[in-house]
Amino acid sequence: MHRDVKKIIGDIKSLKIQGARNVAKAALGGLAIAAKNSKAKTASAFYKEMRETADLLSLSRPTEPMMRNLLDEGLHFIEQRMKQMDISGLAKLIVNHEEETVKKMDDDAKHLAQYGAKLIPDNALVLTHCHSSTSTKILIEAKKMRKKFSVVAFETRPRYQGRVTADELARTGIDVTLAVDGAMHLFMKKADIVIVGADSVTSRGDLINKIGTATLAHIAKSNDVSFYSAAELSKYSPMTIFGTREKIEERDPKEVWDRAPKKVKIRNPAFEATSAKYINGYITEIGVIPPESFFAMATQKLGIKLYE
Ligand code: RUB
Repeated sequence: MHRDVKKIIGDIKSLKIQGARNVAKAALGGLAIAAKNSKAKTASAFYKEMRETADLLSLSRPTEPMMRNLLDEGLHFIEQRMKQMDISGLAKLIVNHEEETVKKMDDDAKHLAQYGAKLIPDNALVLTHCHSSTSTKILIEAKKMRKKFSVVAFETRPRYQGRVTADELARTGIDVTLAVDGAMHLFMKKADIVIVGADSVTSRGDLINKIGTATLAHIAKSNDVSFYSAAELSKYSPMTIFGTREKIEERDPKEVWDRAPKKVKIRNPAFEATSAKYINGYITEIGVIPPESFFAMATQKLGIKLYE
């Protein structure tokens, strides 16, 4: 495997690259590097190499359907044209797919940010969790619209992605406060809206996102505060059509407590599911939609045909 692809896999695993969009973009870049540097002699050997590389990239974070969907889309293109094209043509398809997809992702994120920003009431207190580049885009867009609001970002133990959010927002001039995860209830009492990101959305419209998200959603519901997730349609997890659950990544216990006493058991689930019934809507590139519609809109966008 090319050393740059290995580095991308390492950076995703260690969270140097984090968040579903950034991970998906980096993985597409990794596949393009593998395609450009392939030494395969036949189209089928090239396809096999690309499939193996895509599988290894996908395994770097198991709870990331956006990465899996977009890598699969690239592979689908070469599978369809394997008989008509030579290897350099097939490699070009992968490289073009990466460039076009990243551009589409950026365009989608712009639309999504505009829809999301409109949801923020003037003088609102917005709560957010972890670091979602999609959610921060919404907040930055709201600031551009000259809305007045403040944000509380929860720090997100054990890897403190909330600090990344707080730092990014503060740099753009947004009034932001960082608080410990245990303060969610306390701040909810004064909040107007919660906006978090999404790693995966299931066929039932349930959300898989950073651990702590479900707590935030439950508290929002009991305080009558609107709860939204910023999720491009490509975050839909197709395997959930048949009832298969999205796998929840469990990370190294050392992230929670390095050198813990031997008899203390430690769990470190990175994500969790939040039921659709706690979610007012998904902020997507086509508008704000109820959780029940995500499945239909996403399968249409991804071209998934169920009844063939
Ligand atoms: C990040 C996280 C984010 C989503 C969405 O978890 O849960 O909310 O990935 O991010 P981690 P984005 O830090 O473990 O990757 O909006 O950037 O796609």
